[in-house]
Parts: sequence; C-alpha cells; structure tokens
Amino acid sequence: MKNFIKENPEIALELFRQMKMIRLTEEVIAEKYCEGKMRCPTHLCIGQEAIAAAVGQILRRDDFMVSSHRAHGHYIAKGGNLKKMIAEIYGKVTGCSKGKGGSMHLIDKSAGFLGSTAIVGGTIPIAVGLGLSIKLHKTDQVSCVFFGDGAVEEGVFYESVNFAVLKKLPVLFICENNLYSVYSNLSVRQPKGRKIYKMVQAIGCPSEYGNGNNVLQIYEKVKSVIELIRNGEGPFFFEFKTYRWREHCGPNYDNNIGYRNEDEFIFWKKRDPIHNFEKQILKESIISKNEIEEINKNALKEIKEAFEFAEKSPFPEQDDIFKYIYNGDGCM
Ligand SMILES: Cc1ncc(C[n+]2csc(CCOP(=O)(O)OP(=O)(O)O)c2C)c(N)n1
Ligand SMILES: [Mg+2]
Repeated sequence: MKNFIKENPEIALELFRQMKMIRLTEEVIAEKYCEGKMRCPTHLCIGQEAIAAAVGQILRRDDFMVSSHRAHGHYIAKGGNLKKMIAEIYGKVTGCSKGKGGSMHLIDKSAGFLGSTAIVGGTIPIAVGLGLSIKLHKTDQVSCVFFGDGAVEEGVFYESVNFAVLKKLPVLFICENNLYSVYSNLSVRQPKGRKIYKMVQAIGCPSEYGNGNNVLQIYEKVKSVIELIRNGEGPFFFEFKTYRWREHCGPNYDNNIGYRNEDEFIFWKKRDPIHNFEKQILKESIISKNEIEEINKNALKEIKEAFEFAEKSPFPEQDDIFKYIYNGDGCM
C-alpha cells in the first residue's frame, strides 16, 4: 500500500482529481442552493467522495452503474456528463432526465450510468436485473450498485442479493455505511454488534469491509475482486464506512439539531478523504502544490461552465409534461 502512489502515480492522480471534482461540484451546488433556482431536494456526498472515485476508476465505461438519492459523486466518477447533471438539478430541458427528475434522477447511458432513484433500495434489484442481462448476453461487463446502510433495511435488498448469489450474477454491491438513515443512527435501527458485511456472507454473498475514507484501500480492495466478478464467479459485496458532512438533504451543516454532534463531525472531518490523500501525494512528490492549484482551477472552470449552461438552458415546455414517459423513448 505504501508504495502504491509511487508505483502508480497516474492512478493516484486520477483518484485525486476525481475526488476533487466531486467535492468542488457539490460545494458550488451548496453555495448556490440558497438562490432558490435549484428547486429539487439535493443529497450531497461531501465527505464520502473516496468510494465513488475509487470504484469509478476501476469500472470500464461499458460497465453498468446505478445509484440512490445521493448519486452526484457516482455519476461524475462514472464519467456522466456534468453539464447535463447540473442542468437536471436546475430542472432544465437540457438536463439528463430532460429536467423532469432533478438531483435524484440522474442518468447517462453513454457513460454506463443507468440511473438513480429516490426510492431507498429501488435500484438494487435493477442492478441485479442488469447483472442478469450481462450474463444472458455472455459479456464480461459488471453491474455496480451504490446504496446506503439504510437500504439494507429494505426487504428488496435480501431478495436481490439472494437472486444474484443463486444465479452467480456479475454484480458489485457497494454499501456506503455513513452510520445514518436520515436522522437515525445505526444503533437505533439494527441490533448491537451486527456487521452488515457479515450478514450478507450468511446469505451466501462473499464480502469485505473497508475504510470508506481511504481511497487507496478502496481501490485495492475492489480491484482485487473485479476480475473474479468479470470471470463469472458471481457477486461481491463491500461495506465501506464513511460519513456525510452536511445535512441529510440540503446544503447546510446540521450538527446542532440533536441527532449527532459537533464532536462526531470533527472526528470525521479529521478523516477527510481528500485532504489526507493530498498530503500523501505531496509527500511522495508525485505532484507539487502548484499542480494541485492547477487541478482545482481546471475543475472549477469546468464546473462554472456547467452552471452557466444550466442557467442559460430553457425549462421544459409545459405541453411536454407527459412526453418521454410512456412512449418508450427513454430520457436521454
Ligand atoms: C422506500 C423509501 N423509504 C423511505 C424513504 C425516505 N428516505 C429517503 S433517504 C432515506 C435514508 C436512507 O439512508 P441510507 O440508505 O443510509 O442513505 P444515506 O442517505 O445515508 O446516504 C430515507 C429513509 C425513501 N425515499 N424511500
Ligand atoms: Mg446512510
């Protein structure tokens, strides 16, 4: 692990760039949210970027990915079009769901990002269905699904994992355990001592646990199983522990409303996946401070262009309200 950065500087820099891109994009969303022009709920993944960045870099463009309500990072890491994502959040016709879905309905088929939905657990069976289609088509693609610790409490989760195990489907399950489902800590939702990743082993799915704030650890763990999944060995499940910094839904901090506290937040902020990785890559001398500034500058330029595109784009026509819904056109 220690030499990974030196031996793989290109991968390390790409992981860093991706995490930065996700963080900066969401920081701009948070900053502009109060303008009232983004009228949809937004669930930010600030603090959780490492998982998306690592998995996104391992997957191929022709692999499939689906996600949940907290999907911006996953969409970006899979190569989803940024302009179309921001336009979608602004409800504009140029958005990836034609402005009808908002932040929780992202899709970019050309990048293999096949959707995110607001229904907790809703995309887990979709990922399994995609896995079944891959198997029937006999390709070596992978179907990856991101979901939270709360989604594990949905019945459909068990049916889906069971079916993937039974049929040996090429599904990569990624559980981002950020300790909370809205305002409820795991301790009030699941029995003491339960480990999610062990529970899925009991239903036949191989699994591992990891530090979701350590991008290299995530990269190495997922990389070590991806070929097995591609080669028809069946599904694999990862539980990565992490923490969302902002409120469940919206741009603010909420350490003062009673369900968690400032100390816990500070504990996790010290484990900032990006800041700590930045220190590592500087220490290994694969990048200079000026070059990091350049990465920030380039990312912010791309983000600014995406927001300008979104703001300038028109809203959907009122008469088109039902268009693209029932006629099978899809929403690309
Ligand atoms: C089926 C369903 N039940 C409840 C909700 C309300 N809800 C939205 S997000 C959420 C929390 C989900 O927690 P988790 O899966 O851990 O994801 P996180 O928000 O922590 O990323 C809930 C309960 C919903 N959208 N769908
Ligand atoms: Mg959660």
